[in-house]
Amino acid sequence: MNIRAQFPILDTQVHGHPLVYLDNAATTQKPQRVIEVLDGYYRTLNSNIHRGAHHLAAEATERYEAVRRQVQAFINARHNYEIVFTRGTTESINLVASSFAKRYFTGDDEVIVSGMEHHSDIVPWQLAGATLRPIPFSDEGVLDLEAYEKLFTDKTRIVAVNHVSNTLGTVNPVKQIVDIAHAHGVPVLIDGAQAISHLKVDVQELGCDFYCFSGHKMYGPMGVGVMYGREELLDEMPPYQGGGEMIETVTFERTTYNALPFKFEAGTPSVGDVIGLGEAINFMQEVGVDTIAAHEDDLLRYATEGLKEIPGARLFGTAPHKTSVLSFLIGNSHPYDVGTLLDQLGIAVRTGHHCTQPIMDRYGIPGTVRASFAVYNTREEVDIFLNALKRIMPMLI
Ligand code: 7TS
Repeated sequence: MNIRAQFPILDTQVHGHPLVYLDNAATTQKPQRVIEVLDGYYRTLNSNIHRGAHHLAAEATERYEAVRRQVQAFINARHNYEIVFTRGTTESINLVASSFAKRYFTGDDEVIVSGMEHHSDIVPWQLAGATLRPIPFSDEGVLDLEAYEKLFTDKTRIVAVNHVSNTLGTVNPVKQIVDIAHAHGVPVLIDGAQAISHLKVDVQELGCDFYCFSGHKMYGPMGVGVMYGREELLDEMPPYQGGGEMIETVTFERTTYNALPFKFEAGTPSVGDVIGLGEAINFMQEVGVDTIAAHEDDLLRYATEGLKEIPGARLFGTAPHKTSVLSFLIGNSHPYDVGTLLDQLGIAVRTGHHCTQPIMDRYGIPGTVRASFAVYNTREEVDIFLNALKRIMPMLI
């Protein structure tokens, strides 16, 4: 199977060079089959779901609900109604933080996060009124689990950590983190935004209470994401938004709510994008998540070795268990300058704090340059990237 040929955007030229797309942690590109499903949806199926008596509405509803079952199987959730469609990881975490806080916060509440969280797993908890207790991490980017254990108090309401760090690439020991939290009687939310396209995720095996991810980081469309939540908790939690679809009965005096998952899906969802996400999962399963992981690990190792040979290169995130992300600085050059010079050569990387300012503070740096890999990247592209770095070196020092 020629994987690259399935991604039309990879034929793009940038500043007269073939595109080398190494910004996959920000968003992955989409295979032709996902683009065709989106196109086909708007050509032949577009309709609002769940409430129409007509053919298109019934068909669109069936396709939408079929993806819910597909996601359930993909992450091995116990029930299809534990899968809630959202706009993405950010909305998923905001939903949980807002609703969980209404149900379980008492006014003096702590949330344990990791020191390497994306802002979208920090700010929603602050908005909910929590005091954050961050788990420290080593210079290599490994969480200190002994320190973690000591963070629990009688005010700890939930632990919220990422499965994979978008800045350091660390694969965190989330099963262990869950086991420790549960031993304290505390539930766990996992931000899976960076894990879902690289690792096999089994929410029952992990034992987590919530698992959140975005379609656009797993070869699917923007505008759709998933919030998995355990039935027992979701049943207890109040709706996040009010509107159509999430109700059972409405009067001016009192409203009763719909069953799961509809209680959490107010308004018209992005139906076409959900159906596109289903096709992205088909793509990932046909290639094989293990195959994807093995290929990306090879690229990461190859790029890491190559980068170490570049004078003045400093790597951030050298944990033994990593995936797909290479964050670095060259000498004292500003990351943005490196990114701009690489762009002139057709190479797309991301620069800055990657929405993880606490990580930058931890290392005392303004940001990093980040190359991140997907299944369609090649060793040849890594060579182009490394050679480009060597070429721009004289302009940086
Ligand atoms: N959590 C993690 C770990 C992320 O990497 C991201 C996005 C999010 C949450 C938010 O996901 P969204 O789809 O709702 O935006 N990370 C990045 C990134 O690293 N560069 O651009 C977006």
